Amino acid sequence: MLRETTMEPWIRAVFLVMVLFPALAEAKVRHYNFKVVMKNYTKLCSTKPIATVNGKFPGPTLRAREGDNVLVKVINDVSYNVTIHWHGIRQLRTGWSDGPAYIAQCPIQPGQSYLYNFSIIGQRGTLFWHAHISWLRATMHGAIVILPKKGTPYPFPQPVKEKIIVLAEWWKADTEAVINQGTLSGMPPNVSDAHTMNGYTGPIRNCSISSQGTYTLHVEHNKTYLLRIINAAINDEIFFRIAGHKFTVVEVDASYTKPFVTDTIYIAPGQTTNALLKADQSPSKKYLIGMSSFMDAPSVAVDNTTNYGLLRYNGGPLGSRLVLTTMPPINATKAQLNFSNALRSLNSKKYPAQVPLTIDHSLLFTTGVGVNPCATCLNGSKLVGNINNVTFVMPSIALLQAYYYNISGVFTDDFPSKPPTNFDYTIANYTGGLATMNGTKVYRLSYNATVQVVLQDTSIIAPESHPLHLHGTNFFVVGMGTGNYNATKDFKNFNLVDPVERNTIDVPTGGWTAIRFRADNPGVWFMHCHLEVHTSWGLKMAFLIENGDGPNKSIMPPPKDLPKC
Ligand SMILES: *[C@@H]1O[C@H](CO)[C@@H](O)[C@H](O)[C@H]1NC(C)=O
Ligand SMILES: *[C@@H]1O[C@H](CO)[C@@H](O)[C@H](O)[C@H]1NC(C)=O
Ligand SMILES: *[C@@H]1O[C@H](CO)[C@@H](O)[C@H](O)[C@H]1NC(C)=O
Ligand SMILES: *[C@@H]1O[C@H](CO)[C@@H](O)[C@H](O)[C@H]1NC(C)=O
Ligand SMILES: *[C@@H]1O[C@H](CO)[C@@H](O)[C@H](O)[C@H]1NC(C)=O
Ligand SMILES: *[C@@H]1O[C@H](CO)[C@@H](O)[C@H](O)[C@H]1NC(C)=O
Ligand SMILES: *[C@@H]1O[C@H](CO)[C@@H](O)[C@H](O)[C@H]1NC(C)=O
Ligand SMILES: *[C@@H]1O[C@H](CO)[C@@H](O)[C@H](O)[C@H]1NC(C)=O
Ligand SMILES: *[C@@H]1O[C@H](CO)[C@@H](O)[C@H](O)[C@H]1NC(C)=O
Ligand SMILES: *[C@@H]1O[C@H](CO)[C@@H](O)[C@H](O)[C@H]1NC(C)=O
Ligand SMILES: *[C@@H]1O[C@H](CO)[C@@H](O)[C@H](O)[C@H]1NC(C)=O
Ligand SMILES: *[C@@H]1O[C@H](CO)[C@@H](O)[C@H](O)[C@H]1NC(C)=O
Ligand SMILES: [Cu+2]
Repeated sequence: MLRETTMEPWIRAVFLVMVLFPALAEAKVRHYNFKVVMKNYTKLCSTKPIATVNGKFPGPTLRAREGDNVLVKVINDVSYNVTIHWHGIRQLRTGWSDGPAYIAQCPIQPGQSYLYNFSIIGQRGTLFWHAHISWLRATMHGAIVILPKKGTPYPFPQPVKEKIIVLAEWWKADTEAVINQGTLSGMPPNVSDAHTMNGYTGPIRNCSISSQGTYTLHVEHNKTYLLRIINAAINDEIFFRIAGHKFTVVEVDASYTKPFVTDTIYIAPGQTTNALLKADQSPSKKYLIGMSSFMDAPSVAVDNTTNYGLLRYNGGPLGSRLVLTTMPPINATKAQLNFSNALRSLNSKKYPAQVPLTIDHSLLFTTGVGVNPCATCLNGSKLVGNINNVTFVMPSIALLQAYYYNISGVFTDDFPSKPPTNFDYTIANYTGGLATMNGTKVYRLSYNATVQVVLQDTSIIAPESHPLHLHGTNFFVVGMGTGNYNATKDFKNFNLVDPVERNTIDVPTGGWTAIRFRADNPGVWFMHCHLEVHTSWGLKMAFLIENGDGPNKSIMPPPKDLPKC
């Protein structure tokens, strides 16, 4: 045993830190094994094999505490290429563990494995993991629950229990066949056949109604629950309600918010919402839980089925009366915007909103769709997505690898800071060209630069709500509006005090959203629409954040088992 007097100064420092800050000493290494296997599932009266993690749908929950080091060994036992993304985890200097195929890493090929190794720094709340290649995330996703450090309470009343609610979509067909058919035809892929709530499709038409198919939330009267709601859907933005009950939203995308009360939760794919639910209604009744799509672009097809679950009080009579809920209309733009605009950062002393107040890069990105020629497609053309009129072309070597090892010819760093042409982005009767440019372009940022991006929807083909997701860093949503962003007028109304901090935000239909972030995480970070149909079409780009001075401001070296292309 070392006596204190003989301790090396650095050992003493570590020892003191451990004594003074027990929370640090609590940091653990959490080991997980994710085995990717096919498994037969029966939904909507049809059985099909799906790619799963550990045979589960939704997949296993990953639990950790703020400060923990997480090690997930992913073993690929299926015939698809696979990668996993830890959606919303910042991956400080560990971009190798971020997951998007051909951006952060090459795929884990059949029979191979890869150890994802990351630490959870400065984050607590609900996030989720999902496959990040093709459409495999339809069936490969699950919750990430990050508890605060030991001894650190929530900044809201302690719930008696926590319930995870994973919302997703189900296709009767194989989802890889669905997107492949879409890609070959150049047309939109088929919409899903049902929505799922923790894997249940609910009492859906054309199929026997069975109580086993309905999600049930059991509660005790007068107790408060923390719902961890995750939208893991492929393409559908979702409204969520529980008859007779109200929610108090306290966190989104693992960032605390000022509590606000609502009867409708709006949640886009890629977003997570924590809400307190007080079981304060009559326990002798049971209550419908509703989940339905939001889509305010009339020409865009969407899964319009509503899935219902049940909230039941423990001890409630079996034959209790059912309390119904009506869902907002599918085109309830107001309900979407009211929810989004009500969110504010908690911005307390302990959890301050560190909004960049000066901006080094002021960017204007249009997001939308277009049409390019395609000789083999159905109409001789195909739908494409784009940012600033650039349709992203997937490279065959991961961008991060190409950057780190200086492999030329994989990407260029000339992603435009503004649209190539200045036009009326949201005019109803756009008559300009529908074609886009192609490219594998990144936007380069020096370490610690501050960035503002105004994301501007376009009405080319159809204006549509796009939930944009940024990897590697959260951003602050400083403004949102309809029509074209006006740099002289709209800028004055930005919220630079307590804007919500998140990783996924809608560019509203025919409108704009302004975000700000600090480029303090060196690496290559994907930004893309989280409607997988649009990502597949090329509505995506990447930021390249250079290293700062010294190893603590530089990306770590790649792990030895990093998959090769
Ligand atoms: C799924 O079921 C089919 C038909 O019963 C069977 O042939 C197949 O092996 C099963 N697949 C898996 C992964 O269990
Ligand atoms: C995980 O990465 C850290 C560096 O961030 C390294 O020190 C550690 O050895 C790695 N763990 C494993 C099991 O490879
Ligand atoms: C898509 O829907 C069409 C029309 O219902 C159907 O013919 C086709 O087989 C579907 N595609 C897939 C991959 O299921
Ligand atoms: C629940 O709260 C109400 C009002 O505060 C009270 O009347 C009732 O007895 C409580 N029920 C239970 C089961 O605690
Ligand atoms: C739902 O969408 C289907 C096509 O996907 C359409 O046939 C049906 O009319 C729609 N239902 C409603 C209520 O809009
Ligand atoms: C929503 O759709 C309905 C039916 O198509 C239409 O009557 C209504 O005007 C639309 N509402 C909005 C706000 O666009
Ligand atoms: C497009 O609509 C605007 C009004 O929004 C109108 O002034 C203009 O004439 C229209 N242009 C065409 C080509 O129809
Ligand atoms: C996008 O680029 C294509 C190809 O250069 C061009 O034809 C089209 O007009 C551009 N569209 C816009 C909106 O800038
Ligand atoms: C972009 O690629 C498509 C094929 O995917 C091609 O038809 C089109 O001409 C290309 N556009 C430009 C501007 O090169
Ligand atoms: C980043 O820049 C800010 C000033 O904009 C400075 O206060 C901060 O120390 C810098 N952070 C790092 C890690 O260099
Ligand atoms: C932007 O707003 C300013 C101030 O309200 C106004 O003068 C200007 O005309 C607007 N620009 C456009 C393109 O609408
Ligand atoms: C799997 O990934 C490797 C490496 O990028 C690639 O060569 C191969 O074509 C991919 N296989 C499939 C089925 O996409
Ligand atoms: Cu989109």
